[in-house]
Amino acid sequence: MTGPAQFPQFPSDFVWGVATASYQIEGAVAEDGRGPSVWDTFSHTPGKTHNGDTGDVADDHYHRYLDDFNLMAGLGVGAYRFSIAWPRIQPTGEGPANPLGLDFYDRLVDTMLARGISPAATLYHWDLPQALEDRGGWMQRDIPQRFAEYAAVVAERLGDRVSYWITLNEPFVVTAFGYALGTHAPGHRLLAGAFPVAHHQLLGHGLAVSALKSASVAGQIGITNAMAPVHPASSDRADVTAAAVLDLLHNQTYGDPLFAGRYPDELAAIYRGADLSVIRDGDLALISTPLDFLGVNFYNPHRVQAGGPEQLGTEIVEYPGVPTTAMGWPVVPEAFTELLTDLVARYGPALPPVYITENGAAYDDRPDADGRVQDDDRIAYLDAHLRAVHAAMAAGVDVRGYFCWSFLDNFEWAEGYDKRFGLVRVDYDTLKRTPKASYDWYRSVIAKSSGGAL
Ligand code: IFM
Repeated sequence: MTGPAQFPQFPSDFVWGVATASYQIEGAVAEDGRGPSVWDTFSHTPGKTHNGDTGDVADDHYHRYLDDFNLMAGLGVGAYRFSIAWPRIQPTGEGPANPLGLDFYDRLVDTMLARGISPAATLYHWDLPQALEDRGGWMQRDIPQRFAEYAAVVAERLGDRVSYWITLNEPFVVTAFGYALGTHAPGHRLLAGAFPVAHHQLLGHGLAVSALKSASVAGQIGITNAMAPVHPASSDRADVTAAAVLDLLHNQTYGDPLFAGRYPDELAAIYRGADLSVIRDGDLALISTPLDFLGVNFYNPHRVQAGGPEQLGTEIVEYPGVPTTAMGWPVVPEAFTELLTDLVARYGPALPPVYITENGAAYDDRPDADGRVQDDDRIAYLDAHLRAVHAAMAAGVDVRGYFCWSFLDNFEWAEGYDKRFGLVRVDYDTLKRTPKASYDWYRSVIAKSSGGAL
């Protein structure tokens, strides 16, 4: 493995960060007036998460945030991507703000600022208030309006101090796993019929952008998409078509409305039976309001062949001879460069500057007697992926920053606490935090790789 000394130089204003999300780390689900979210309901439903794990306690960041920010400051990061739990701010998803919820994020923001860390706030990282899901959740057209009202409430309180606003995290994952396949909250199996969820999230994004602008927030405004190149398993026509279908479902359904102001032409053919009348006049103009940045989350590409159990006719298969992480995800760093350069090729000047808002890996960490983890596999993953980002920048892609997922081990959704992504180990019995070797490695990278020219 190459040490940080040989690591490529990134521009002096490149933003180095770490990322987390509210339900995955906070705990304190019934404190200070927080209402239930779909993830509380889902994780408490038997059989939905690994081992029946829930976010009830998680990393207890709600109470331990001071220690966590001290540890974060030790990394030398310039920014922290966290998310705001909508049900802490509006316990039923609408109506007046819960002052104690706003107070918590106010404290977080001031605590990070006092340590020289710029806040990057995600407004929606999947913890929809349960009361809104009871009314149909993202399938309903009034939820985008509720989301914009919530954005306005948060902007009023934090708009003077947040540097980066991210409206939504990974709308593809919410549509696919939350409403199409049912493996995430709220657990619906609508298959292609879940298309309105995609559209309503995008509409909510557009309305929230407008709310943030009306509130004259000081920070930049963007969205975070989960993105992945899709490779056909062979040159057979059926496999090539299968790859095009997944590319449309995963990438283009979300990128094209934002940066081309339209949905892909093949939309109706692929979301067969879905209600496309949810796309109304004026929606796409709102959705394509120019952004200050695009947040890209990348973990792995997909290799697909025709077939599969679901109605869409695509099946994800292995990359032969390629190692995988503990999630079973293939490690293909060069696909990261491909993804970023393809984005420029597809959207041209309409593509705003990019921040990598998530990238990282779960591995089966083996702690020593002190709980320390020599996680060389995670270091190798991060090393290779940062080099891939650098290669994309050298090829002309305007990447402004990189947020490692994740700062802490945390609640990995349906996988519960079984999968660990953190630079810092959390012992879930004692909640003790112990930096892993990857924490020290990332600190050296940040210290030694900033300040150069590309
Ligand atoms: O933990 C998640 C995160 O919440 C969203 N992006 C992917 C991560 C790893 O699965």
